Amino acid sequence: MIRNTHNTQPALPEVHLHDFHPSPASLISEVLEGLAATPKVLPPKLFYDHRGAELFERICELPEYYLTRTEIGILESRGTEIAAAMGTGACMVELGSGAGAKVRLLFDHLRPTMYVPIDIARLQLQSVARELANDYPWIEVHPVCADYCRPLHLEFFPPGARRLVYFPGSTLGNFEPAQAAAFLANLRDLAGADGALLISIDLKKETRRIEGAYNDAAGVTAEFNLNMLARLRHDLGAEVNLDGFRHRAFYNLEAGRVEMHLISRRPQAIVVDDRTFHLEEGETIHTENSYKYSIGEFQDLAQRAGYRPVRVWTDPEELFSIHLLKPET
Ligand code: AVI
Repeated sequence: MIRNTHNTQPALPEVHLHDFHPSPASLISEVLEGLAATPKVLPPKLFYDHRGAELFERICELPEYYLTRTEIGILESRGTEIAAAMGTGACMVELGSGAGAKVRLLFDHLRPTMYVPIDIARLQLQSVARELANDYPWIEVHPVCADYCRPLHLEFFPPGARRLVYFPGSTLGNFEPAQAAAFLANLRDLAGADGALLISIDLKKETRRIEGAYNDAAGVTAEFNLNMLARLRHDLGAEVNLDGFRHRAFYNLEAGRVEMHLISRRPQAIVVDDRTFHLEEGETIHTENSYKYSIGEFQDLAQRAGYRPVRVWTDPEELFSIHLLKPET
Protein backbone atom coordinates (compact mmCIF):
# COMPACT_ATOMS: atom_id res chain seq x y z
CA MET A 1 0.00 0.00 0.00
CA ILE A 2 1.33 3.41 -0.88
CA ARG A 3 0.72 5.99 1.80
CA ASN A 4 0.52 9.67 1.14
CA THR A 5 2.91 11.03 3.74
CA HIS A 6 2.39 14.64 2.69
CA ASN A 7 0.31 16.84 4.94
CA THR A 8 -2.79 17.47 2.85
CA GLN A 9 -4.25 20.05 5.29
CA PRO A 10 -4.35 23.46 3.59
CA ALA A 11 -2.23 26.03 5.46
CA LEU A 12 -4.17 28.53 7.57
CA PRO A 13 -4.08 32.11 6.28
CA GLU A 14 -1.52 34.49 7.80
CA VAL A 15 -2.98 37.36 9.79
CA HIS A 16 -1.05 40.42 10.87
CA LEU A 17 -0.74 40.65 14.66
CA HIS A 18 -0.93 44.12 16.19
CA ASP A 19 1.36 43.56 19.17
CA PHE A 20 1.09 45.82 22.23
CA HIS A 21 1.94 43.13 24.79
CA PRO A 22 3.02 44.87 28.01
CA SER A 23 6.76 44.68 28.65
CA PRO A 24 8.08 42.38 31.42
CA ALA A 25 9.31 45.57 33.14
CA SER A 26 5.76 46.88 33.54
CA LEU A 27 4.64 43.50 34.93
CA ILE A 28 7.52 43.49 37.41
CA SER A 29 6.54 46.84 38.85
CA GLU A 30 2.94 45.65 39.39
CA VAL A 31 4.18 42.45 41.02
CA LEU A 32 6.59 44.30 43.32
CA GLU A 33 3.89 46.74 44.35
CA GLY A 34 1.40 43.90 45.00
CA LEU A 35 3.80 41.83 47.09
CA ALA A 36 4.78 44.89 49.14
CA ALA A 37 1.10 45.61 49.97
CA THR A 38 -0.73 44.40 53.07
CA PRO A 39 -2.43 42.02 52.48
CA LYS A 40 -0.35 40.85 49.51
CA VAL A 41 -2.04 40.92 46.08
CA LEU A 42 -1.17 39.88 42.54
CA PRO A 43 -3.10 41.11 39.47
CA PRO A 44 -5.39 38.51 37.81
CA LYS A 45 -4.02 39.32 34.35
CA LEU A 46 -0.91 37.36 35.45
CA PHE A 47 -3.00 34.18 35.13
CA TYR A 48 -3.02 34.32 31.35
CA ASP A 49 0.26 33.10 29.95
CA HIS A 50 0.05 30.20 27.48
CA ARG A 51 -0.33 27.58 30.24
CA GLY A 52 -2.81 29.77 32.13
CA ALA A 53 -4.91 30.26 28.99
CA GLU A 54 -4.98 26.46 28.50
CA LEU A 55 -5.98 25.90 32.12
CA PHE A 56 -8.72 28.50 31.80
CA GLU A 57 -10.10 26.66 28.75
CA ARG A 58 -10.22 23.50 30.91
CA ILE A 59 -12.00 25.42 33.69
CA CYS A 60 -14.66 26.47 31.17
CA GLU A 61 -15.46 22.81 30.54
CA LEU A 62 -15.66 21.72 34.18
CA PRO A 63 -19.03 20.44 35.39
CA GLU A 64 -18.92 22.85 38.38
CA TYR A 65 -18.09 25.93 36.28
CA TYR A 66 -21.64 26.71 35.14
CA LEU A 67 -20.70 30.13 33.70
CA THR A 68 -19.37 29.21 30.22
CA ARG A 69 -21.91 26.48 29.55
CA THR A 70 -24.79 28.74 30.52
CA GLU A 71 -23.47 31.69 28.51
CA ILE A 72 -23.08 29.49 25.42
CA GLY A 73 -26.61 28.16 25.93
CA ILE A 74 -27.97 31.73 25.89
CA LEU A 75 -25.97 32.58 22.75
CA GLU A 76 -27.20 29.43 21.02
CA SER A 77 -30.83 29.97 21.85
CA ARG A 78 -30.93 33.77 21.46
CA GLY A 79 -28.35 34.43 18.74
CA THR A 80 -30.92 35.60 16.19
CA GLU A 81 -32.59 37.95 18.67
CA ILE A 82 -29.24 39.32 19.86
CA ALA A 83 -28.20 40.06 16.26
CA ALA A 84 -31.54 41.70 15.48
CA ALA A 85 -31.14 44.00 18.50
CA MET A 86 -27.48 44.81 17.72
CA GLY A 87 -27.65 45.24 13.94
CA THR A 88 -25.55 43.46 11.30
CA GLY A 89 -22.57 44.48 9.16
CA ALA A 90 -20.53 46.30 11.81
CA CYS A 91 -16.92 46.05 13.00
CA MET A 92 -16.79 43.80 16.04
CA VAL A 93 -14.19 44.19 18.78
CA GLU A 94 -13.89 41.41 21.36
CA LEU A 95 -12.14 42.00 24.67
CA GLY A 96 -10.49 38.86 26.09
CA SER A 97 -11.23 36.75 23.02
CA GLY A 98 -9.60 33.55 24.38
CA ALA A 99 -10.41 30.44 22.32
CA GLY A 100 -12.97 32.37 20.23
CA ALA A 101 -15.73 29.78 20.75
CA LYS A 102 -18.46 32.22 21.75
CA VAL A 103 -17.97 34.67 18.94
CA ARG A 104 -18.42 31.86 16.41
CA LEU A 105 -21.99 31.55 17.66
CA LEU A 106 -22.61 35.20 16.78
CA PHE A 107 -20.81 35.55 13.44
CA ASP A 108 -23.45 33.92 11.23
CA HIS A 109 -26.17 36.07 12.79
CA LEU A 110 -24.22 39.32 13.13
CA ARG A 111 -22.29 39.14 9.82
CA PRO A 112 -19.56 41.57 10.94
CA THR A 113 -17.28 42.97 8.22
CA MET A 114 -14.29 43.18 10.56
CA TYR A 115 -13.37 41.29 13.73
CA VAL A 116 -10.79 42.61 16.20
CA PRO A 117 -9.98 40.05 18.93
CA ILE A 118 -7.96 41.57 21.78
CA ASP A 119 -6.17 39.29 24.22
CA ILE A 120 -3.01 39.16 26.28
CA ALA A 121 -2.21 35.47 25.55
CA ARG A 122 -0.28 35.97 22.30
CA LEU A 123 0.12 32.38 21.05
CA GLN A 124 -3.52 31.49 21.56
CA LEU A 125 -4.62 34.78 19.99
CA GLN A 126 -2.52 34.19 16.87
CA SER A 127 -3.72 30.65 16.27
CA VAL A 128 -7.38 31.47 17.00
CA ALA A 129 -7.23 34.49 14.66
CA ARG A 130 -5.85 32.35 11.82
CA GLU A 131 -8.51 29.70 12.34
CA LEU A 132 -11.27 32.32 12.31
CA ALA A 133 -9.84 34.01 9.20
CA ASN A 134 -9.87 30.60 7.52
CA ASP A 135 -13.38 29.66 8.60
CA TYR A 136 -14.95 33.09 7.92
CA PRO A 137 -13.15 34.40 4.81
CA TRP A 138 -15.68 37.25 4.49
CA ILE A 139 -14.46 38.83 7.77
CA GLU A 140 -11.32 40.98 7.96
CA VAL A 141 -9.54 39.73 11.11
CA HIS A 142 -7.18 42.06 13.05
CA PRO A 143 -5.81 40.36 16.21
CA VAL A 144 -4.47 42.75 18.84
CA CYS A 145 -2.23 41.42 21.61
CA ALA A 146 -2.66 43.85 24.49
CA ASP A 147 -3.78 44.45 28.03
CA TYR A 148 -7.17 45.93 27.15
CA CYS A 149 -7.30 47.78 30.47
CA ARG A 150 -4.74 50.20 29.08
CA PRO A 151 -5.59 52.89 26.50
CA LEU A 152 -5.54 51.45 22.97
CA HIS A 153 -5.29 53.31 19.68
CA LEU A 154 -6.80 51.10 17.01
CA GLU A 155 -6.41 52.78 13.68
CA PHE A 156 -7.72 50.26 11.22
CA PHE A 157 -11.50 50.85 11.42
CA PRO A 158 -12.92 52.11 8.12
CA PRO A 159 -14.14 55.71 8.58
CA GLY A 160 -17.78 55.85 9.63
CA ALA A 161 -18.00 52.10 10.37
CA ARG A 162 -20.32 51.16 13.24
CA ARG A 163 -18.54 49.36 16.09
CA LEU A 164 -19.85 46.63 18.35
CA VAL A 165 -17.84 45.88 21.45
CA TYR A 166 -18.22 42.37 22.82
CA PHE A 167 -17.04 41.62 26.36
CA PRO A 168 -17.96 38.00 27.16
CA GLY A 169 -17.20 35.61 30.01
CA SER A 170 -18.31 37.87 32.88
CA THR A 171 -14.75 39.19 32.96
CA LEU A 172 -16.02 42.59 34.12
CA GLY A 173 -16.64 40.74 37.41
CA ASN A 174 -12.86 40.61 37.87
CA PHE A 175 -12.78 44.42 38.20
CA GLU A 176 -13.57 46.31 41.39
CA PRO A 177 -17.02 47.95 40.93
CA ALA A 178 -15.59 51.50 40.72
CA GLN A 179 -12.95 50.32 38.26
CA ALA A 180 -15.68 48.47 36.31
CA ALA A 181 -17.73 51.68 35.95
CA ALA A 182 -14.66 53.65 34.79
CA PHE A 183 -13.73 50.90 32.34
CA LEU A 184 -17.26 50.78 30.89
CA ALA A 185 -17.20 54.56 30.53
CA ASN A 186 -13.95 54.30 28.52
CA LEU A 187 -15.47 51.65 26.26
CA ARG A 188 -18.06 54.21 25.13
CA ASP A 189 -15.30 55.87 23.07
CA LEU A 190 -14.37 52.55 21.48
CA ALA A 191 -18.02 51.84 20.61
CA GLY A 192 -18.72 55.39 19.43
CA ALA A 193 -22.08 57.18 19.71
CA ASP A 194 -23.85 54.84 17.27
CA GLY A 195 -22.15 51.65 18.52
CA ALA A 196 -23.16 49.12 21.16
CA LEU A 197 -21.73 46.97 23.92
CA LEU A 198 -22.70 43.32 24.41
CA ILE A 199 -21.49 42.20 27.82
CA SER A 200 -21.89 39.04 29.90
CA ILE A 201 -22.37 39.14 33.65
CA ASP A 202 -22.58 36.26 36.11
CA LEU A 203 -25.55 36.66 38.45
CA LYS A 204 -25.87 36.39 42.24
CA LYS A 205 -27.12 33.02 43.41
CA GLU A 206 -26.78 30.57 46.31
CA THR A 207 -23.31 30.47 47.84
CA ARG A 208 -22.85 26.71 47.42
CA ARG A 209 -23.25 26.87 43.66
CA ILE A 210 -20.85 29.80 43.32
CA GLU A 211 -18.20 28.32 45.60
CA GLY A 212 -18.39 24.98 43.76
CA ALA A 213 -17.46 26.70 40.51
CA TYR A 214 -14.16 27.93 42.00
CA ASN A 215 -13.32 24.74 43.97
CA ASP A 216 -13.65 22.01 41.34
CA ALA A 217 -13.10 18.39 42.31
CA ALA A 218 -10.44 17.87 39.61
CA GLY A 219 -8.30 20.69 41.06
CA VAL A 220 -8.00 22.62 37.77
CA THR A 221 -8.85 25.97 39.38
CA ALA A 222 -6.20 25.30 42.04
CA GLU A 223 -3.66 24.63 39.28
CA PHE A 224 -4.75 27.81 37.47
CA ASN A 225 -4.27 29.82 40.66
CA LEU A 226 -0.85 28.27 41.41
CA ASN A 227 0.22 28.80 37.79
CA MET A 228 0.51 32.49 38.66
CA LEU A 229 3.51 31.63 40.82
CA ALA A 230 4.98 29.39 38.11
CA ARG A 231 4.70 32.36 35.80
CA LEU A 232 6.55 34.62 38.26
CA ARG A 233 9.33 32.05 38.16
CA HIS A 234 9.47 31.53 34.38
CA ASP A 235 8.79 35.02 33.09
CA LEU A 236 10.14 37.23 35.85
CA GLY A 237 12.92 35.01 37.21
CA ALA A 238 11.36 34.95 40.69
CA GLU A 239 12.46 32.49 43.37
CA VAL A 240 9.26 30.92 44.67
CA ASN A 241 8.32 27.45 45.81
CA LEU A 242 4.96 26.34 44.40
CA ASP A 243 4.61 23.51 46.93
CA GLY A 244 4.65 26.12 49.65
CA PHE A 245 1.18 27.42 48.69
CA ARG A 246 -2.39 26.13 48.48
CA HIS A 247 -5.47 27.40 46.64
CA ARG A 248 -8.37 28.94 48.55
CA ALA A 249 -11.60 30.31 47.05
CA PHE A 250 -14.74 31.44 48.88
CA TYR A 251 -17.79 33.64 48.32
CA ASN A 252 -17.71 36.85 50.31
CA LEU A 253 -21.46 37.37 50.61
CA GLU A 254 -21.26 40.89 51.98
CA ALA A 255 -19.02 42.12 49.16
CA GLY A 256 -20.84 39.98 46.53
CA ARG A 257 -17.65 38.45 45.18
CA VAL A 258 -15.66 35.23 45.01
CA GLU A 259 -12.17 35.74 46.38
CA MET A 260 -9.25 33.61 45.25
CA HIS A 261 -6.14 33.40 47.39
CA LEU A 262 -2.84 31.55 47.56
CA ILE A 263 -2.19 30.59 51.16
CA SER A 264 1.34 30.13 52.40
CA ARG A 265 1.74 26.65 53.93
CA ARG A 266 4.75 27.71 56.03
CA PRO A 267 6.99 30.69 56.77
CA GLN A 268 8.86 31.39 53.54
CA ALA A 269 10.11 34.07 51.17
CA ILE A 270 9.56 35.04 47.54
CA VAL A 271 12.40 36.84 45.78
CA VAL A 272 11.57 38.99 42.74
CA ASP A 273 14.00 41.33 41.05
CA ASP A 274 16.40 41.08 44.04
CA ARG A 275 13.67 42.05 46.50
CA THR A 276 12.66 39.60 49.21
CA PHE A 277 9.08 39.31 50.47
CA HIS A 278 8.51 37.28 53.63
CA LEU A 279 5.33 35.33 54.25
CA GLU A 280 4.14 33.80 57.49
CA GLU A 281 2.39 30.46 57.72
CA GLY A 282 -1.25 31.02 56.71
CA GLU A 283 -0.52 34.38 55.10
CA THR A 284 -2.45 35.06 51.91
CA ILE A 285 -1.70 36.43 48.46
CA HIS A 286 -5.03 37.67 47.08
CA THR A 287 -5.06 36.78 43.37
CA GLU A 288 -8.59 37.49 42.13
CA ASN A 289 -12.04 38.85 42.89
CA SER A 290 -14.99 37.74 40.82
CA TYR A 291 -17.97 39.99 41.51
CA LYS A 292 -21.50 38.70 41.00
CA TYR A 293 -24.33 41.16 40.27
CA SER A 294 -28.11 41.11 40.21
CA ILE A 295 -29.54 42.32 36.90
CA GLY A 296 -30.66 45.57 38.59
CA GLU A 297 -27.25 46.18 40.20
CA PHE A 298 -25.49 45.73 36.87
CA GLN A 299 -27.92 47.98 35.01
CA ASP A 300 -27.40 50.71 37.64
CA LEU A 301 -23.62 50.39 37.16
CA ALA A 302 -24.03 50.61 33.38
CA GLN A 303 -26.23 53.70 33.69
CA ARG A 304 -23.69 55.38 35.96
CA ALA A 305 -21.10 54.68 33.24
CA GLY A 306 -23.24 56.48 30.64
CA TYR A 307 -25.15 53.64 28.98
CA ARG A 308 -28.79 52.88 28.29
CA PRO A 309 -29.60 49.22 29.03
CA VAL A 310 -31.47 48.03 25.91
CA ARG A 311 -32.01 44.30 26.40
CA VAL A 312 -30.99 41.52 28.75
CA TRP A 313 -31.04 37.79 28.03
CA THR A 314 -30.77 35.09 30.71
CA ASP A 315 -31.08 31.31 31.01
CA PRO A 316 -34.20 29.69 32.53
CA GLU A 317 -32.50 29.36 35.97
CA GLU A 318 -31.28 32.99 35.86
CA LEU A 319 -27.71 31.94 36.58
CA PHE A 320 -26.12 34.20 33.98
CA SER A 321 -26.97 37.25 31.89
CA ILE A 322 -26.01 38.92 28.60
CA HIS A 323 -26.71 42.65 28.32
CA LEU A 324 -27.00 44.92 25.31
CA LEU A 325 -26.05 48.49 26.25
CA LYS A 326 -26.00 51.57 24.04
CA PRO A 327 -24.16 54.78 24.84
CA GLU A 328 -26.53 57.38 26.30
CA THR A 329 -26.65 60.31 23.92
C1 AVI B 1 -12.25 35.28 33.54
N1 AVI B 1 -13.09 35.28 34.73
C2 AVI B 1 -14.42 35.76 34.43
C3 AVI B 1 -13.09 34.02 35.49
C4 AVI B 1 -14.03 34.15 36.71
O1 AVI B 1 -14.89 33.28 36.86
O2 AVI B 1 -13.92 35.12 37.46
C5 AVI B 1 -11.70 33.67 35.94
C6 AVI B 1 -11.67 32.45 36.82
N2 AVI B 1 -11.09 32.39 37.99
C7 AVI B 1 -11.26 31.19 38.49
N3 AVI B 1 -12.01 30.47 37.67
C8 AVI B 1 -12.26 31.24 36.60
